[in-house]
Amino acid sequence: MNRVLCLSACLLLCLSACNASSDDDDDATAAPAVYVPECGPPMQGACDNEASIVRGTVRLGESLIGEDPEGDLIISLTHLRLGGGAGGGFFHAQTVIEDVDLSAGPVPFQLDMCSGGAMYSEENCEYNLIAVLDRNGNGSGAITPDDGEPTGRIGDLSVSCGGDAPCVDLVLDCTDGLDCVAFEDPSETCSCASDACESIYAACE
Ligand SMILES: [Ca+2]
Repeated sequence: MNRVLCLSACLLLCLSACNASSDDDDDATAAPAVYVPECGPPMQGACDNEASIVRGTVRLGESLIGEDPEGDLIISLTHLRLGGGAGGGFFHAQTVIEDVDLSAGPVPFQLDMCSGGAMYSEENCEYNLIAVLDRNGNGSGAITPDDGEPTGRIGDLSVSCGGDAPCVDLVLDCTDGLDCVAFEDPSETCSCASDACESIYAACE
């Protein structure tokens, strides 16, 4: 009888352990995969320096899945420390990808910082990288998200003359128009980095 009890107890312990292991496996399987953008080789830029090319993909955030995914994708670089935060920052460069459908997956892009003149972060500090899904054709040449247009902003992008070309995941997760890109102008001025680049202008001190 004791042997039977022992066998039963051991069997229960084993089943319990096996079930625990199975739950752990399920948890691991259920964990959401982290999205990592894939970027191709940097294109030729105006500065002949691959580091000036900002690469990445644009996608709809979870909260905007189901929104109209079609429009022109307008991707802009603006300066973080040259004023104009209420309007998304001082404009620097832009690229437009017409007629995208974000329901088909992330859309790749490349943008040449030097197309707006060489202003590396060593002398001009951070950039904002802003993407707007423009649905009414009024978005190019400025930062003009209309209410309801999916918009995303990365507010701490470094474009260094000595680094690799950035490769970023730009997520459209806001539909509040200009509020999506507005920021408070930093009170600190831009400090010059010790490594100098060939910038056409230096806002740093
Ligand atoms: Ca628009």
